Amino acid sequence: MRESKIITIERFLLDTQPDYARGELTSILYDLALAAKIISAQTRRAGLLDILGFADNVNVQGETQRKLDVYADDVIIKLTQHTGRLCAMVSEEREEVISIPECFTKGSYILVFDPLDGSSNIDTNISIGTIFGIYKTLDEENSGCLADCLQPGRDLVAAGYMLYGTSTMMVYSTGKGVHGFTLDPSWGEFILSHENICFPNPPAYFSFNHAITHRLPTPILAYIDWLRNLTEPTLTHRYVGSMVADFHRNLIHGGVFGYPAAPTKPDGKIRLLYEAAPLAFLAEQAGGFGSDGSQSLLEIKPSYIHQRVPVFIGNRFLVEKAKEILFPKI
Ligand code: P6P
Repeated sequence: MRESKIITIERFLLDTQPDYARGELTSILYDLALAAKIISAQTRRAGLLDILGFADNVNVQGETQRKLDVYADDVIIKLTQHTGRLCAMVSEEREEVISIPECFTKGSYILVFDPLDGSSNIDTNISIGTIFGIYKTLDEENSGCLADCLQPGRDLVAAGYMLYGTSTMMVYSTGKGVHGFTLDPSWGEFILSHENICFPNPPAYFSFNHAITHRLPTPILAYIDWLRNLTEPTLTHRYVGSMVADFHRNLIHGGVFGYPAAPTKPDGKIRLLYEAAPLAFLAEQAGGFGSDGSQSLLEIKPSYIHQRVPVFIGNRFLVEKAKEILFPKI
């Protein structure tokens, strides 16, 4: 009988960090796991704590902030800014780069994150998530500068997400495969539940918002029709409206998520730095691919911390078909 093992995320982080590591990246990932526990606890009780609904302000995206958005943003910043591991942060909820206060030691890493993705689903008890990416500073002498925060996804040293769903999961990669941990709420521990996740073949799903397809350019419609009419394999359509949930389902069962550019959203909707690039990093680590329709999302150097991009992400052959249809070789 295979000896079953209980491996906590802390144990896995320590066992898999390189011998030369000083433990700084490991420590950031551990802090994010703790943030996930805190956010998860609050999310589970959101309906009871008068933190449903809207905060009193609008974020940089022009979206009315939800109280839980603000809460999750605060938790991640307060847990990490004083640790001496980070030299800057970028949050979907904050207009500018978040500098490390003078009273704290600066470290060598940059944390970019969407504290609560899919937050329009909070009040209806649908899965939501946190997405993060971690970069190393380009210049220790000038760490935390804007250039440090505008690195292409190819330079990520780690990326991952937390999914607050029927269970709370943390899924991450440091470039050595994608690994999933499920929170045991009675223990308060993340336990290794999905080691070395890879997109399965054949894939099962495709995920698009069909409420906007009538506004999409013809080539995109041709790609969606190709997905709809595929027979080997036949794909089922699922769309949660929470990218982390859609990405995770496709990672486990195979599929492609797309949020293309549309006349009303000429650059698409998904943000490059803290949504698309981290998930594309994970996708490639899991044998899949992430593209803006023409190139790998990991090759795009952000020009602005809140830059948006069209996104096609999932099983490699499904994503590469998008380029074939959208940009046919003449
Ligand atoms: P729509 C959530 O706001 C988000 O950024 C992603 O999580 C999600 O996939 C997408 O927007 C949903 O957008 O336009 O379909 O509601």
